[in-house]
Amino acid sequence: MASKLLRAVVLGPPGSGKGTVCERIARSFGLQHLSSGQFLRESLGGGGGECPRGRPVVGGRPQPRASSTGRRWEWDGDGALFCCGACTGFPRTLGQAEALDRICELDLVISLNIPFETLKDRLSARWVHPASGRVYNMDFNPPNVQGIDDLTGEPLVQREDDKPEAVAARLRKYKDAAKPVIELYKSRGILHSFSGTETNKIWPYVYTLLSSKIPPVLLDEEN
Ligand code: G5P
Ligand code: MG
Repeated sequence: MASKLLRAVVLGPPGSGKGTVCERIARSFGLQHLSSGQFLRESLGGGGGECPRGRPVVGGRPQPRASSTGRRWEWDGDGALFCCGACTGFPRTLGQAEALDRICELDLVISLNIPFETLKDRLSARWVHPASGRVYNMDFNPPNVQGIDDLTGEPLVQREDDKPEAVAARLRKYKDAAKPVIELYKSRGILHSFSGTETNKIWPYVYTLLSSKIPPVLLDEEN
């Protein structure tokens, strides 16, 4: 069974920095970072990310991956994500939140509120390494060599769904689906919302919040 140390999800619109914040959480607190969007991209085998049925079912049960700290995750038989760590992109709808309730009680939910114009700018400058899901940004965290992944030397790609017209549609879809999810967690008193235009300014607050729940393995400055 998965450890009961901390179960957290990070919610936010496309480009709000869920992946970026979760990577920092994973490093700072020794947790596994899970991304439902990345699972979908891997299972669909492309750079895009649309879920064909709008559900996080990826056809069968992926192998559990052990993290360096032994905390782990797996999908349950119905395609709901059972998480122990910091999870992005799930739950995305009220139905998914209810499915998650049946298998896991969340300790906290982080919601990122970022202005739309900022999201568009970020996504147009995003490049990813498809195999690992590593994310770069030409302004914020550029690769050492343009178009090349720092660790593997493999080429970076732009996600199909980062095109401006796709971004607008994703944002609308997110707003409709996420509202009841956010209300649900707010009513439970586990929602923590952070607003701003810069991840580096939001991050210290997220770090402080999590430090009150779980001991960090890295100091804030080490990130
Ligand atoms: P995803 O992959 O979960 P989205 O749309 O929810 O996709 P996305 O686009 O991956 O979220 P993010 O993770 O919130 O965005 O943001 P990020 O990648 O960390 O940051 C965005 C960019 O900004 C990066 O280049 C980063 O370096 C940069 N950045 C971060 N902070 C700053 C900053 O302060 N300044 C600047 N200048 N840049 C910064 O899901 C994809 C699709 O899969 C499906 C959906 O169709 C979804 O659209 N899907 C699901 N479908 C059903 N159910 C689910 N549970 C699903 N989950 C995914
Ligand atoms: Mg992401």
